[in-house]
Amino acid sequence: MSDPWQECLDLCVEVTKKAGEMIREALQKDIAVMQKSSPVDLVTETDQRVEQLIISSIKEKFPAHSFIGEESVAAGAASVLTDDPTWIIDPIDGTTNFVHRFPFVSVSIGFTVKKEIEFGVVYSCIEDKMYTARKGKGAFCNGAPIKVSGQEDISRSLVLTEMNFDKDPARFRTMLANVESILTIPVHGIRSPGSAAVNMCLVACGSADAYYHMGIHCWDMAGGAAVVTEAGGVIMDISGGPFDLMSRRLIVASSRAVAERIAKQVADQSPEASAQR
Ligand code: LIP
Repeated sequence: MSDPWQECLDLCVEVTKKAGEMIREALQKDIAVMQKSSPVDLVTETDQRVEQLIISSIKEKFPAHSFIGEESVAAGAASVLTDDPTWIIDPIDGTTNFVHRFPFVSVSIGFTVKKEIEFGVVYSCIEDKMYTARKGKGAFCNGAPIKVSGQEDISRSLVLTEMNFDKDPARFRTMLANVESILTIPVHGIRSPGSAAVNMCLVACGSADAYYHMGIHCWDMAGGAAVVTEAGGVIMDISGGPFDLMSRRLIVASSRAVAERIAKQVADQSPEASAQR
């Protein structure tokens, strides 16, 4: 039987390439920076233009599909995942990196049907690395198959996470305590590339062994989640339970043993957890 979503995946790769070109061109010019929810939550005109390009190109071919886009949500659109075929879009994942010309900047798109991720595309556009994954068909970087390291021992692992300012003091302290808790296992080290989607792809191709993050959104996670899962990685909730795309937190790892160890080691610092306290 032919793949009902292959046409969508092909279009996704094509549009993502164009988006990447737009980002690279924008890097040659002055970048005007605006703030969103806080002084460290940044957005640029390029984020908005790239999202418009992606959504309008897809709508032309698939007008009945749904969209969740980072900048559309910032402008007031709902961020609700339904059973519809849905494109989950981060036009620039790593906006702070983009602003500083720090070279991990990606376009990330995940596509869901009945709330299940069918495929993901992450284009790390400064490195010119196009990661693609179709459910059940493996993960690729620039067309070559990729797989996770398979590392089972946390003490031999390189772990990725992101450290951001948080105006909630308790959450900020939990974030720092989590870093200390992981470092003192000890692990080989912690790195922070600055783009959630790139972080997942780094685990997917075996350059890092695990990644955990709390407080991010479905558009930061959808594309990379497909890539790392199809590369043989494990994805789970911070609690050790099943991954939920709308939960704003995740652990991905090269093996279940490493993922579960991280789940045991860290406390939940996501906004959802503090809202429940
Ligand atoms: C970013 C993530 C990054 C995280 C930032 C932000 P954006 O996404 O990719 O890892 O540290 O807080 O969520 O906002 O650049 O799409």
